[in-house]
Amino acid sequence: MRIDIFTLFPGMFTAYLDESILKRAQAMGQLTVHLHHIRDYASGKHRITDEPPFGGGGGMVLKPEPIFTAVESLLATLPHEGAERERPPLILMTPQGRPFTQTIAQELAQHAHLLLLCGRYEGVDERVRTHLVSDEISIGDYVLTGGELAALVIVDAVTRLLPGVLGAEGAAASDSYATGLLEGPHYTKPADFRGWQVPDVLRSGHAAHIARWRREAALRRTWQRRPDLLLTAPLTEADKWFLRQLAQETALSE
Ligand code: 6GU
Repeated sequence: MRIDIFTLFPGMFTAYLDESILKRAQAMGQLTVHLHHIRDYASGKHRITDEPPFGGGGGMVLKPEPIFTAVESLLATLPHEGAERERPPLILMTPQGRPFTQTIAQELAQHAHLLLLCGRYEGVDERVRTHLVSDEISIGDYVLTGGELAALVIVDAVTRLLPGVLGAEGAAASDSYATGLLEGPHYTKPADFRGWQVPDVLRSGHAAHIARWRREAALRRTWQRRPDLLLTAPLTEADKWFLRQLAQETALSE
């Protein structure tokens, strides 16, 4: 996967991209990130990238020209062999975008190439949205000073879905949200820490019992913290039976 990021602050990305899984994915050749400084595409001695909004009001708006120039210069470098090669999506990071989810991460991971455009200040000139951008994504209902952290969130969530990037095979498949449920508790050594014990079943070596215990722990945690997820999670008959039991126990203890 190739990801091109358009930003006024390319320096914000390097520390995160140069560590851990994202570093390894790049070393493996599974991820290539190109950072483009929008200011490099602004014209004039002062390379101005933002202006006050027409009609007045506070704040600054990112001008269309530098953004169009930056994106179009990149698109011009890409091979365009007929209609086969799709134009990569250009995603604007904005709190007005569609809310980012694991399903969208999976959808984006299917593309060979993504372009991410980071908004700043009060926003981006509307003509960028209407005539350049193909998608808009928000990472949640709160306001950030710019789209850079949101772009890193997308790079991270998508990269760990690429083939071979996570060490343990299937580690992404059992994730919270991939199963539609929250994960249950995890334990490691020591088996006794300050008198707090690891559940016996996890030390029993009995694979089927461990799997059932983990499934029920995930169901219980989801029931307690995110009951909304149970409406859409794929559930077996055994899961439903367990949840009915949980519901009865809860009703009795109230
Ligand atoms: Cl994508 N950008 C900004 N500025 N704030 C956000 C966001 C994006 N997603 C949530 N809040």
